[in-house]
Amino acid sequence: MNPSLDMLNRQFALPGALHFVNGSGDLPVVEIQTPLASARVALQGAHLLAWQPAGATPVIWLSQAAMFAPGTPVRGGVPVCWPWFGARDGLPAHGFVRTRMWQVRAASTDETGQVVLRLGLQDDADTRALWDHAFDLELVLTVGTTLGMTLISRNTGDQPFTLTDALHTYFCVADIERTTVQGLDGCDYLDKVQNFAWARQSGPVEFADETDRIYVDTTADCLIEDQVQRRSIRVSKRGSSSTVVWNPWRDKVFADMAAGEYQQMLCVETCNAGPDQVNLTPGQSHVLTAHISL
Ligand code: TA6
Repeated sequence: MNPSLDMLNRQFALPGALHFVNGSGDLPVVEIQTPLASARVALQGAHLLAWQPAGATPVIWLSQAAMFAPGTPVRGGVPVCWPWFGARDGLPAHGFVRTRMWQVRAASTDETGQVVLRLGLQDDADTRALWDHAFDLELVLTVGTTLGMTLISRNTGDQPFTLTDALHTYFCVADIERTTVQGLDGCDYLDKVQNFAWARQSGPVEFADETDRIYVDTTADCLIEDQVQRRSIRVSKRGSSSTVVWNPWRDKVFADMAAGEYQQMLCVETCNAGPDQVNLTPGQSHVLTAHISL
């Protein structure tokens, strides 16, 4: 059941900076607007839908055909993939937390005027049926002229578990064919388009076809160079050993993506994926952070 907007606003609204609205598909959405930036976050999935520093054009891409409905993933923004990244037999792709309703834990403004929003999720009977572990998950979003996203995974049970995760960030680019990604030169990657064959990156990543790669064993910053807008987006990270780069190109058809939209989007994802896995013993936590800046 959706939390009541009145209750959320009474408890967490920050006058002039943050409030809760009824978004598309009746999904509750946090709207943030400050002199530094604007952002929108759906409580379903703790899904960041938009972020735009003041004076900039949108940085985060959202499909015009994105679907907003209970239990349906959203195409674009920043899906949180957890406790597994990618496909898993008979189970939802990219885990189950991107379609669940998260709780608001806190909202505040820091001394620099950034909004800090904390959203949380814990295991219950439904999550136990999909993945039989006790956990606490928290996403801390820091919205200012840079965007901070910190995902804290905690093992609250008495058994160890292993997870993979991603802040599956979709970025706006003016023209994918005139976009490159710097920072992965020399990295080994699993090429999903070549049936998970291993390959090694040489120079910047360029786009002329479907691209779906898990770069492993890399903690490096990436720079998305948009040659048309003459803009660089920096993705820096901590607690992440892999980076995924994805563009589906023109022939892949998704019900929630309009024809031709692939030209204006690019995913550069802060992950622990493929062979890069996180092991958590009882009581242990893992912190995955991405910082996005122009
Ligand atoms: O991160 C890349 C990827 O795993 C691709 O293989 C692609 O399928 C994409 O994510 C989107 O997955 P989704 O389940 O959101 O359609």
